[in-house]
Amino acid sequence: MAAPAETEDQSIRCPPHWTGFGSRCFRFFWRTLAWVDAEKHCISVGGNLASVHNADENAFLRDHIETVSGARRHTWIGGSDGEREGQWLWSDGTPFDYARWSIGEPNNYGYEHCVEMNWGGNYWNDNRCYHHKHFVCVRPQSQ
Ligand SMILES: [Ca+2]
Ligand SMILES: [Ca+2]
Repeated sequence: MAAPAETEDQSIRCPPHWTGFGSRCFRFFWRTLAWVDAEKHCISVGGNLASVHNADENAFLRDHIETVSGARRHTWIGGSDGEREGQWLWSDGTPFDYARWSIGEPNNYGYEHCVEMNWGGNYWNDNRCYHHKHFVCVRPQSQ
């Protein structure tokens, strides 16, 4: 059965290996990198680490990661408070207008400045940026 036209249209405007959701394209990477190297890799493929702006986007990424990797794996997204403790920013420059912290997070335990999703199933945790994790990038859809 053919996918709805709207879905097809969205995927067409994303490059190969990227999946459209809303007005943006996302891509999960199986390889694991430190947060800053993950961000640099996203930049090298035309994006940034993913920002997440509402519960629907978070649920989409949770499901997408599970679909392509077989589990809700701990995955870097673009949030960081490395510039000033407790001041969270997205690496793509968009407003930090949504968060889905796990209970007791972010706790900066041992200086944690980078955000992973799928912590405790479906929540976020701040973790140490040098840990190597899977990551998900975002880029605008082609015009
Ligand atoms: Ca921190
Ligand atoms: Ca933490």
